[in-house]
Amino acid sequence: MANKTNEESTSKKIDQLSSHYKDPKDKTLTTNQGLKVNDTNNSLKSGERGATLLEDFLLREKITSFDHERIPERIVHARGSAAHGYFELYKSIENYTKAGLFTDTKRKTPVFVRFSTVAGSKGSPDLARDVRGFAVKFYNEEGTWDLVGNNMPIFFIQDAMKFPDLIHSVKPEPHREIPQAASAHDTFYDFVSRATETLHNHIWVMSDRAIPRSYRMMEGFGIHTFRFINKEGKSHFVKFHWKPVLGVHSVTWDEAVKINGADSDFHRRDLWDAIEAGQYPEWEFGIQVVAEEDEHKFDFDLLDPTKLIPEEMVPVEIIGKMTLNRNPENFFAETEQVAFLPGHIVPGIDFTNDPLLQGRLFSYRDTQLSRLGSPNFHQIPINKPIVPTHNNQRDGHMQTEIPKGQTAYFPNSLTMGCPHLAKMADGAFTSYEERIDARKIRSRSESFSDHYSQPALFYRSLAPWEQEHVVDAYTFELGKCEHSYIKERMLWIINNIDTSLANKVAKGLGMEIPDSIEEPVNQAIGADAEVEKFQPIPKKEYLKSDKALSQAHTKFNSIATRKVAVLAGDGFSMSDFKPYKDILEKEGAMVKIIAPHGGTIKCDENMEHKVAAAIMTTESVLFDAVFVPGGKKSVDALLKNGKFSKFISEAFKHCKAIAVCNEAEDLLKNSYIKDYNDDKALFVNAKQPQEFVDAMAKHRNWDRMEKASSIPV
Ligand code: HDD
Repeated sequence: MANKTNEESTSKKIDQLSSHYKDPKDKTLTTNQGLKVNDTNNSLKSGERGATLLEDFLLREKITSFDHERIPERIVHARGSAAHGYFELYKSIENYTKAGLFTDTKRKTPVFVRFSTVAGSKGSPDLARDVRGFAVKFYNEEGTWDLVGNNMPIFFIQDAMKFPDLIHSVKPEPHREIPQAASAHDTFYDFVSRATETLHNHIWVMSDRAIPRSYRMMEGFGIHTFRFINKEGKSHFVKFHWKPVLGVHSVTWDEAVKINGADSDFHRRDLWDAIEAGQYPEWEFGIQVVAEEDEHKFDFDLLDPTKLIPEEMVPVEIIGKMTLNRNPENFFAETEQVAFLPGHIVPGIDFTNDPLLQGRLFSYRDTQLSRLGSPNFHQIPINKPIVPTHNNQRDGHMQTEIPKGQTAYFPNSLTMGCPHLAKMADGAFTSYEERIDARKIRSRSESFSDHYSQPALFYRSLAPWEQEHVVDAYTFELGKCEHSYIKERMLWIINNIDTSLANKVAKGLGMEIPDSIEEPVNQAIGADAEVEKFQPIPKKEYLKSDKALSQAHTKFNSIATRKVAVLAGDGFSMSDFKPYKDILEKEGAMVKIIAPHGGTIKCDENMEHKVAAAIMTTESVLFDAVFVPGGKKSVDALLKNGKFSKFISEAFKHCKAIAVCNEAEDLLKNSYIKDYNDDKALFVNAKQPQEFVDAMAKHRNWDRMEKASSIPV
């Protein structure tokens, strides 16, 4: 059954899926054979206290099904959440590509999008410090296109051959399966400090990008350089971008750690709730296009997936928008069984020789065989294209189609050559005819040897508060490593990226930056390779900074979907509360009353108000801002329970907007918040609630960071 906000069918894909829905409403319980069942509580026994009979087919069917409910979780990106939606094109870009979804502005292309963390298991917490997967399945008239990207514009490694090493180093250590969903351990830094191509993606993971406030507030990137092919067969290089309409925002590390305890489904719940509330997540889609003849004009190689093209060099052209407007009906059937393959493309889009992309083209098909169990995984409803498919592939586990006819080969005459080949004029796909004149060689291009310049560019581009977060993250992660020589290597490497960063991290670790390291820094090379040739070159500064890399330049114009905690008890002042509630709701924020108990409370005008959560069931880290109305009786009740003072102290520590009215100032005085008069996001009896709204829209008051760090909660 469709859920309440999404009763109408919105796309051809949803129409197709609905033919598979099963709704138990008003239905009789049956076996899988349709036999009506009148007892699903007791097994068949020889007497009331006797042994169970082998004959009990009802028991066998129920237990067998249960015993086999689980399938292997994804080897990476096991933890994820997904939603349906659609993509709309603002303007045709037919000069670059002939792909229907990028040329037909009348189309509303159905999409299914899955967000994920990388390292953790299926049940791991959402706020792990990690890359986030951002995988989009476009159901096109020309076949399905999967853009399987991340929320960071680069990847850790340059060649698919290194993927198992990377993942084995970051996953829990194999002897004791510790730690879960965390990179802060020796094996990861042992690897990073010896495979220096990882450094760029690694510094992004040390930044706030790795702890997003919401899936709805992260960017997405296709990462690799792809090709666009137009009607004339001309190719352009292209990188793909998703820009969230709500801007890019993150939580602090202290919050992340606490959110994982308070609500480990924080991102999953946030995505679900926003869609159910009709506050549909949106991203604009952008492209960076580079002409073929400009391929070699950059200081880095376009085929190297550890490099981004700075937006200052090639601006992102916004061409469309994606909206997610419908939650899945069933997590397993859709979110778990969806299979994304970078090899799923449509005419107008093609691959490049990026060696990471090339390896991915094999891996994703292969992994579905162990995860979904059969080459027929494309027949699972969520994976099924919206257009008919015909070929001579046959049989296999869980075949659900019934191919008709005598032939399953080509060419044939018995079925008139059908299914017949498509002509280019009918929209057939053909690979771009790239000219290649090369030796077959197992090696790495020297143009991939710059491992320091872009991490340095990233760090230089961050605001001071973002840089502090990066320092803290390195210090935390390395602080969790047990082997000093691994930390020393890392300090030496970080020093090659940025000396001030290395000095701060060294101070936090209580260590010195070594003058040199013994073994070559990059060891991800062949045994007979010339070692010097493959060491990272000294960093270059081809661009001072790039605004797009910093969250300080994102959007700060809306409080839509932000959660505001209103701390209140019986007798709270309605005249304080009402103007705040009105403006917050008008601006699209969610106002939630947190009270000493559940149920309802009464304001000083004797009206009942629904309590969203009793204080014992919630935490300040689950909210974006706090408002406390006055009213002596109410504030006295809040003062009696120390958790309210903790709540507000913690919100202050995390640099959130806070507003209090009248007697509620006592709660501030009773908390760890001192010297708050000059704080630009803390308001005592604000003249206009609008000031509070504006401070919330800025996401956080980072100027408070240093003062807030002394707060002991
Ligand atoms: Fe991957 C899943 C993203 C490199 C092998 N990857 C997976 C998912 C995302 C990415 C978002 C989850 C898809 C879903 O929600 O089902 N992976 C990336 C990006 C990469 C990347 C952006 C580099 C630019 N991946 C990569 C390499 C390999 C893999 C180099 C192997 C050589 N990735 C896999 C996989 C997964 C996967 C093992 C696990 C589950 C799946 O494919 O379907 O095959």
